Amino acid sequence: MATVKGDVHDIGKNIVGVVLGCNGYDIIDLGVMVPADKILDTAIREKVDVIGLSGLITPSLDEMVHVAKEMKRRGMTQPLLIGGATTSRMHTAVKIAQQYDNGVVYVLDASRSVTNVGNLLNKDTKEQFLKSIDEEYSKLRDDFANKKSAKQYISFAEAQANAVKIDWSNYVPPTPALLGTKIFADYDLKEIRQYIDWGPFFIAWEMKGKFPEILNDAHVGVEATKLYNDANALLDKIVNEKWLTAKGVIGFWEAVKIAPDTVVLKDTHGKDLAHLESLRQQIKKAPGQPSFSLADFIKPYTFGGDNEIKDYMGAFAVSIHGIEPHLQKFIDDLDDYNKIMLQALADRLAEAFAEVLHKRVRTEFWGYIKDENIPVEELVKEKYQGIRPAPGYPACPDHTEKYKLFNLLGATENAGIQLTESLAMYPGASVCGWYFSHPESSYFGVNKISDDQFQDYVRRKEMSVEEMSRWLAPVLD
Ligand code: B12
Repeated sequence: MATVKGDVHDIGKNIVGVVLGCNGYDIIDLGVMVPADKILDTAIREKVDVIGLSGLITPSLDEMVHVAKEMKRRGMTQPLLIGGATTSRMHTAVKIAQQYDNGVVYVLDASRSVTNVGNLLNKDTKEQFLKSIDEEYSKLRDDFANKKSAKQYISFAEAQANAVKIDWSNYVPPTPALLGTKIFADYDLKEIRQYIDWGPFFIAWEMKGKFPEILNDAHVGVEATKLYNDANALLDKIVNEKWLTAKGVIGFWEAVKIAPDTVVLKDTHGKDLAHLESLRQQIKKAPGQPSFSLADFIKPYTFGGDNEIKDYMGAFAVSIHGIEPHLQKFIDDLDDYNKIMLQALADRLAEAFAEVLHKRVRTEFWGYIKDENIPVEELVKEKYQGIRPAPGYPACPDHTEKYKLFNLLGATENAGIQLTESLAMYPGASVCGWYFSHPESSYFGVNKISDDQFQDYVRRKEMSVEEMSRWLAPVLD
């Protein structure tokens, strides 16, 4: 098993490895960012029975297609399992399965990996199992082809005309208390810890239910409480013995909207720092529903006169460093439980770091809500003013805007975060995104776009059609 080239997250794959291991299978785990050749050379050398690929972000989907093609080219015979947060049955059926003839199977979660592998390794069931998968995927491909033609789009020009209507006439954009960047070289983990959203922590352990109710749940309450106590005991160690370091950087700039979907960020001398490009919803909506684009939340700029009031935007990148030696120790001790626990906690700390910084941005660094009084448990419901969409998330699905974000913040120098060729961030427990302050700014999903917007976007991004189609594949119809 391996997380494919360019992708860094392996917590899901580790869980699958443990579950399969507990069921008597030998697992060779190649870790993260593994090139296709290494995966396939190892598979041949070690005479493995099944190959498993994992991926967290959408660019990894292409890499999985590449691995499948390579398997065919090399004349391999082992079945290929596909898993990870960004993968889907539909993508596996439409894009991967057709590249390789000896079995490609999408696996939703760790619990299903056991029956799937069991079916594939049993001579009596393998053929019938793969035949049923084949039938299922071929039906999915038909559904996909039909759905495609059923989507109704409005033209890009209509979508732009249907932007979010905000009354800017009486709106004065708040000026950030801080312009330029601010670095947090070693943020207090004790403070970050208080902002942990425990919901996703239990999801990572495949326990369904709301926190804190899950601790008293009739079915999983006892296990959930044990997990929660173990997590807090490990967190005590992490904090007291300074196992991990939280590094982050935030920044604020003047934001000049020069076109419906283009915002130019400038420094205090008026120098252009970046042209940010947004994608806009284009699927036909019910009357009165706007076609959202993140650029809609920035005040349109008119040169000269009283209208020359500037708007602002911000960005952040945060990361939890130093996990490696501690993980290695758990690996050497064959302690899978704590290895996964540590990874899950580092992810929680990264997200909590983003949360606490966002709160301080609202009340202090941008300071547009000085007297915000929302209890920590309520912050996860996002009831505060302003948003922090992350490149890759549904409102801004183009991962390549991360290059600009990284340049603006100096995220590599200032927060120690590296971007891989697939634009994943290393260390894995990292989050980055944009800040918008307008009271009407909200999260949405761009969903699919049509060719007129795509062509316009390619022009604005100054990238080739080939390259842009690769990065935007998930939103192209
Ligand atoms: C928690 C989370 C995070 C955490 C930790 C991620 C993690 N642990 O992997 C943090 C906060 C760090 C994070 C960051 C980011 N995230 Co995030 N994140 C999530 C979230 C909410 C849950 C993922 C998760 O941890 N699930 C629990 C684990 C255990 O499950 P899993 O990894 O899916 O694995 C299970 C199965 O998939 C399967 N499986 C996995 N691998 C394999 C392999 C094999 C062989 C098999 C058989 C099965 C299998 O079994 C596993 C166990 O059941 C998802 C949304 C979602 N609901 O999935 C978004 C999501 C994965 N993130 C996303 C994005 C975009 C990002 C960021 C790029 C955002 C940003 N700009 O900062 C960064 C990237 C981080 C990086 N290092 O580059 C997108 C990815 C899609 C995309 N558009 O690219 C998602 C899907 C959200 C979305 N809807 O857009 N994220």
